[in-house]
Amino acid sequence: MRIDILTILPKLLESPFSISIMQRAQEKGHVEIYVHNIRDYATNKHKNVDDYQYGGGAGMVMSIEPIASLIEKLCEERTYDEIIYMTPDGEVLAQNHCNDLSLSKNLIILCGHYKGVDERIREKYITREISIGSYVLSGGELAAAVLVDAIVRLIPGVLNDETSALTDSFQDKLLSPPVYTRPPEFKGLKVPDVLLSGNTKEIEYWREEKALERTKERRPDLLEE
Ligand code: 6GU
Repeated sequence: MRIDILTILPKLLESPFSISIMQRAQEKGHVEIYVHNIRDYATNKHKNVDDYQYGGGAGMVMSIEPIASLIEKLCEERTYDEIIYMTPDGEVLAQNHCNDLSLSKNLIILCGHYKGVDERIREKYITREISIGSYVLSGGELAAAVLVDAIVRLIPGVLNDETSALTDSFQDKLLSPPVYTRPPEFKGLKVPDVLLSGNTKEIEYWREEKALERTKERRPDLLEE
């Protein structure tokens, strides 16, 4: 998979992909992540990437031209499965979207800023608009990092058996059960006996029960879908 991220703040995206699982995914060749600075495609002498909005009102709008020329350059080089715009008014991201997107070959992710991009960018180029939740971030970069992480860890080979995505919360529409490690007792708090029993069938049953109980308690909406 190849992911091209378009941003006016490339620095914000330096560390998320250079550590741990995301770093290893790139080193092993499962994904190539390119961060492009939209400002490099600004044509005016001040390298502006935003402008006042027509009709008046507070807040700048991201200009069409630098974004358009970057997207068109990339699209001449290869075909993209989706051109995604990260925006608080997009569709709220869920695990099923990540599962689908993890099957992509090439993705473009545009990070929104200020009051957003000129609407014509959305009309002409964007195939999908994604939000990561009902709150506002200063820009789309952190949201893009969340999206990329959620997608890349699903590419076969990125996770090993121990970290397998198949047992993640949400993959079966359930939250994960509680987990424990040593010591067996901490300040009077004991690890449930069943987990120390060695009875794999009972342990599996206990985990399913706890996952269901936890989901009913914390996320009943997941069970209604
Ligand atoms: Cl994608 N962008 C911004 N700026 N804020 C958000 C978001 C995206 N998703 C949730 N809040």
